[in-house]
Amino acid sequence: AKIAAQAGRALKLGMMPADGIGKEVLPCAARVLQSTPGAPKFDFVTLPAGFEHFQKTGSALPDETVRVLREECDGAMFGSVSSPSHKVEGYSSPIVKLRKELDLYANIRPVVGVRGTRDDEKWVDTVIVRENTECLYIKSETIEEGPQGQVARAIRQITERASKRIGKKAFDVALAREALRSKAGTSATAGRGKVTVCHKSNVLSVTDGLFRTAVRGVYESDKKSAGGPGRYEGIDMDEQLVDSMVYRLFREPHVFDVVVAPNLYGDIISDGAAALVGSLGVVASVNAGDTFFMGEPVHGSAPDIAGQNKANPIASIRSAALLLEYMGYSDPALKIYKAVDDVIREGKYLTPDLQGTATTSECEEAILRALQK
Ligand code: GGG
Repeated sequence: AKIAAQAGRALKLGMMPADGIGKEVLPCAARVLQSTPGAPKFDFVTLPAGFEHFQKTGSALPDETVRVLREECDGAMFGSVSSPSHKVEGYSSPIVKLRKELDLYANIRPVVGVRGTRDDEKWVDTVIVRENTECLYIKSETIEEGPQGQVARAIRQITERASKRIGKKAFDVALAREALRSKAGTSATAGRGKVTVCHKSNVLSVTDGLFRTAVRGVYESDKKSAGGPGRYEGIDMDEQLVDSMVYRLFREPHVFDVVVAPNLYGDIISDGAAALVGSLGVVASVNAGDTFFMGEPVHGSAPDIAGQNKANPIASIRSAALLLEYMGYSDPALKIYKAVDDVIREGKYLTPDLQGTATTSECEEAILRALQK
């Protein structure tokens, strides 16, 4: 992507608003990207995906969307999808498929409060690194008639390869946070950077046992193989059973720095953690592979408020900044984070999920103004 910008070519971003409020908040993110001082030029291409597209055409993720992303785009943004809660013949979640197709194996979700707001009461500055390609989300489910009525089963797949690479990604995120903190002269939550491995291997000793061993192995083999100070020397590691993780996350969120979790646990704890920073409407994520990245707000399609100019654009705007950061443009990304924090701190242009009365457009305009200050 940097090469594209250096060659004077705009960065091509595939934009998939998909369903519900995704169609309102993704354009806000695009306008913020375009207006950020110091950001590269962008060429946005809107690509179809989602349940509404499936209802119209029979396809939730057209092959052409995947082809354009793979062959033509430098990065992407995804909005939100309204997958139904019941089985619909021929339908499969486009976001789950997209993460697999593009091998975006890590979903990186920072949950961070804003200093100088009510978030100070329960300060949280955590990144949840969620494995993105397997666990129960391989969607291998069956149902059959048995003597006791229907029996439904799901296969939960945990592989050593996927667990090791998500482990490595989590330690790298912790390392990058440490570097940022030492640049800013601040210290980590417990003095040093830390990765907490989230699992339930006291019950699921085979699947979660493999996840735990593989992630721990990344850290332990780094120590052994280095023969001197290892790459992750400045980082601590501990572990937490997922149920007590939820409890501790609400009681003492400040103890967590980077949390690495299998797909399903990561999905659940990051939505839960959003409650600590006021709303799901402010929590961003980036789906990361090794060379391709896709920003995505953590929230869903919110059909109850779709089309009413009420949705919070902040999660999408922060996701666009995360995308920029992962594509190597950290200075303009920091400008967006700061502009968003300023608007939250000022409190005048907040949407109803944050107890404000502003519309989506008013909140976006306030962020655009803050960016120019
Ligand atoms: N932007 C996150 C999002 O759209 N969440 C809703 C979601 O993931 N639904 C489940 C699915 O469609 O797979």
